[in-house]
Amino acid sequence: MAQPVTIAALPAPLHLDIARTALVIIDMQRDFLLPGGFGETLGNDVSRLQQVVAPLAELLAAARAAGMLVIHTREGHLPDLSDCPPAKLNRGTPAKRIGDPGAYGRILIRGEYGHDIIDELAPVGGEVVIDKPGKGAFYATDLDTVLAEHGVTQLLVTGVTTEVCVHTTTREANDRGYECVVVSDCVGSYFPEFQRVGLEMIAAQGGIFGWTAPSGVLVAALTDQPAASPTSPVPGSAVS
Ligand code: C5J
Repeated sequence: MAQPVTIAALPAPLHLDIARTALVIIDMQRDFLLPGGFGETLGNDVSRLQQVVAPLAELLAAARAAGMLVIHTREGHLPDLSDCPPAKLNRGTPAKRIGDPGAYGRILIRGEYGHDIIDELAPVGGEVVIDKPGKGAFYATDLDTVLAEHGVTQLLVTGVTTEVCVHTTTREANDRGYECVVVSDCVGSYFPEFQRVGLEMIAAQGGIFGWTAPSGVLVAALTDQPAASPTSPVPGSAVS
């Protein structure tokens, strides 16, 4: 049984009940991270998001070893775009829009190669994958129900991008009563200034909607845990 720990975090140390904590990995999808993908067609430097992969892979390995519930999200839409509001589809003047053919299949369309999670962080059996049409992982998904079913009250929030889907999800989670630790080197932005300010905003005003901590603190906390029994089931719904 995982033991509670107190971790060093901003704005203050946090008591983390590891048995009631989930690792949430937001939108680590090829369309956002790979050269030639949607993110790059919007004019972004995707290498900034690539920096997240190594520390996040280490945190994911520690979470798996500790038997923690792992939840992956993917932003994307049905092939007929019926779940993509025109206000999102027609936003801005990108060279390519959601649903257009891209280097990795139709952009941000479920089932396409580019919509899926990068190989380094691919879900394994027993981990939950939440497909979300919006920026927040709670909007139009069953994430809240899944977390309640597993008795989760605290979240380690990771993924991309810091100021968009990570922020939106963290704010949604905070409003629903979850305590969120945004893992500072496991979230990424195309914009260095947004990364810095995005993290500061979370912990400001006494932790207005969460805490921040580097992955080293969390890996250490998880590694000190008794190893999960190989025969015990991994909590979480099956990967679909
Ligand atoms: C964006 C996301 N940036 N996952 N999506 O459109 O942050």
